[in-house]
Amino acid sequence: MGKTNVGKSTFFAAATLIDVKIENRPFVTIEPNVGIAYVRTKCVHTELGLSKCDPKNSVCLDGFRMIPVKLMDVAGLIKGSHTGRGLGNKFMDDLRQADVLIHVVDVSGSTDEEGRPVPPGTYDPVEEVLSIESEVNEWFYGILSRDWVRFARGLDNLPWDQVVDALTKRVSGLSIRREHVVTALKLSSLELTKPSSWRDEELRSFVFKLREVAKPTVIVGNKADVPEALDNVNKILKTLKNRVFIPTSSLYELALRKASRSGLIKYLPGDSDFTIIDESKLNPKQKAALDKIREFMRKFGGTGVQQALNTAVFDVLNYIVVYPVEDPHKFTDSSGNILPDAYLVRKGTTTQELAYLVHTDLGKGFLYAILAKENKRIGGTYELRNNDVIKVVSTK
Ligand SMILES: Nc1nc2c(ncn2[C@@H]2O[C@H](COP(=O)(O)OP(=O)(O)OP(=O)(O)O)[C@@H](O)[C@H]2O)c(=O)[nH]1
Ligand SMILES: [Mg+2]
Repeated sequence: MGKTNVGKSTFFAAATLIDVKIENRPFVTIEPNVGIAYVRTKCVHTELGLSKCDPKNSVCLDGFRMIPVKLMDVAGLIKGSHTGRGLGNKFMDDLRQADVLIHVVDVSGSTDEEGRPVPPGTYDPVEEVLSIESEVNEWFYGILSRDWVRFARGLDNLPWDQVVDALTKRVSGLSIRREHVVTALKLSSLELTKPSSWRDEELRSFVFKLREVAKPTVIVGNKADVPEALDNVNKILKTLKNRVFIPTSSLYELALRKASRSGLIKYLPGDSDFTIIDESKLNPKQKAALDKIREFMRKFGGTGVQQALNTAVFDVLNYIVVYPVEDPHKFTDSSGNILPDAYLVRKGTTTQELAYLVHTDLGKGFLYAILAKENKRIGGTYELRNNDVIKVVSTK
């Protein structure tokens, strides 16, 4: 998500290699683009000293497991979208199902408040971050405050647990869980208070905290390849210290992914460099473009696109990777495939919860599990760690 004309669709195309409409003007995307991107993690087969694995639900490239995640590119916003400006905020409903937001910002400052092209360095990306965040908050507020007074009065005689349940039910369409509601109530110091006694100020504070907790955000400073971006990157790092911020060039990542697809270069998304396969196949223009891209990658450690996806999933959502197997000695499934599946699960997920994720029957009949790397028997309440290889033993 983000302001219009900042490179959301370019980021999406770079991450998914799906051809989508990209143009230098506001409001090009209207219907959301949905596709599969991948997070990158060192495959556990390398840690186990195996020469290969046989991935089924994911891909393994040069020892890196690429695990699929669903990525959505939505219509752009401008300041005041919540009051109906631009496309308004009806398209924000596409964000309801998101677990994490990647807020793409034009860090080069080359689009104005309304997404129109302006000379680089003209618009302040800090202002952009804050104003677009406020649009998302207002959208949340709009949903929660609808018919609030009547709703809140209905909670007056309920015990606190049921108040939390009712609040959770009210926001369930936004893929918000009970623990998000509990945390937001705590952070806004509204625990054990009657919602009917909240002033608008308190409702807003609760809603904004809930947005922060339930839709945590990575800020992507896109178009970082434009020279004017450098000062802005530093300014964001200095003024928005509590945000997760990653400078990117989606344009460069897209170029690299395409060049790699057509066999011109060897490049694995997330690498900090690439190699040219056959110099003689490149024309001078392509060669110059790749030189420029390499210079950028040296400065920033990569294009930032893969880093943004990884940060969203592993650092902000706190997911870990675990590998369920059937044979804990050979690390295989029942057909002999080595480490076929890599599961992304929330940190804190237990073995029995994992069993349910693999198959309901496996969860229902759960007896115990075996940590394959350690060859150790564990119970259903064991909290999984990153890179655990696990065999579930079940009656079913
Ligand atoms: N220099 C540079 N330009 C970029 C980058 N990413 C995108 N652009 C350019 O920015 C313009 C807008 O890109 P889009 O991907 O269509 O932007 P969007 O945010 O999806 O825009 P809307 O769908 O209209 O809201 C295009 O001209 C892109 O080529 C980047 O990393 N660097
Ligand atoms: Mg777009």
